[in-house]
Amino acid sequence: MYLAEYLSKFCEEKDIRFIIKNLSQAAIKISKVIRSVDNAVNVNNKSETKNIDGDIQKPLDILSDEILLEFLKKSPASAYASEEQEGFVDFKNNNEYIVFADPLDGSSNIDVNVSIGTIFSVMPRNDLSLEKAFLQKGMNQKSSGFFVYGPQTTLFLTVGKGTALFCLDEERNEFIIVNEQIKIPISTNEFAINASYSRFWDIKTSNYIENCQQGIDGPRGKDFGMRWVGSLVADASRIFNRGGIFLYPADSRVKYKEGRLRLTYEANPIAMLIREANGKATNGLDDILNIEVKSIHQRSSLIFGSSEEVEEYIKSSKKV
Ligand code: AHM
Ligand code: MG
Repeated sequence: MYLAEYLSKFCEEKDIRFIIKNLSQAAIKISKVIRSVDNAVNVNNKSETKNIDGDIQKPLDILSDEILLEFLKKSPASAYASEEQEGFVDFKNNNEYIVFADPLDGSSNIDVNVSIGTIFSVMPRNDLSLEKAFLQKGMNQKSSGFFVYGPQTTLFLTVGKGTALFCLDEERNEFIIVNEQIKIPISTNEFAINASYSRFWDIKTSNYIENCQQGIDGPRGKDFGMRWVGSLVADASRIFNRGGIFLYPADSRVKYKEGRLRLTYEANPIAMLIREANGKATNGLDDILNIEVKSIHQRSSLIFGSSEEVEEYIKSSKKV
């Protein structure tokens, strides 16, 4: 089954179908740019380079933002907010849906040929001014997803009827379904955290990780493995496929007192996909989808994955 067929089956709203199809076209274009020899030459030659048409090459995150904008303008969306734009772009129409995106997630991996991706969220305006529409809680999202530019180009998508996984069929330039209903295993023995920040962690995170590290001899009574790709999309991809827990908690670094990841275009879209796949996503206190949004670029703690493990994290401040 191809993406278009999946959408006709599971998504009643024509405008959302249109927006997702256009986002997938944008992602195919981004994926081709990333794979191009031009790009390989550009990232290995830090001086300014020109592409085949003689244009100056732009950093890939800026280029990805422009590609998304180009395709969204051709779709029934009324505005777009992204990591690369300070405010939102108003398309000056009365369409119902607005779109959030992290055009190219995994900044530290962009130049080193490690998986990166595009995260998006589709939200209704609900008769609100655009300023207010962009500050709705994640629970109002109608659809969310992310593309991964890795060994394969994949798409994790929800339109509120479960989470599905697609893979790009390079011959046909279309996404084909790989798994119609992803269900994240409830329990796991794999955690993902950047452990180099351990001295900045709060007691909850320190206790939880300490207990995992004690393995079979500790309170958890089982051994754990650790993974940290450093691209949210790649770490999330692994968790959707085989379970696990991802943790990027707030810590005592001044810049990250509220966490590092962004609520509207990173945590919320991932949290909707997680909910639809039977997992759990929290900031340690509240469900991510229930967090009040005060600004488009607001940061948040983000802990998500196998439900039993996320529950264990939530309880961990009490367990020493
Ligand atoms: P980005 O949107 O600028 O790429 O930042 C988000 C990325 C995530 O993909 C990843 O989980 C995290 O930052 C890695 O952070 P760190 O380098 O602190 O481990
Ligand atoms: Mg990001």
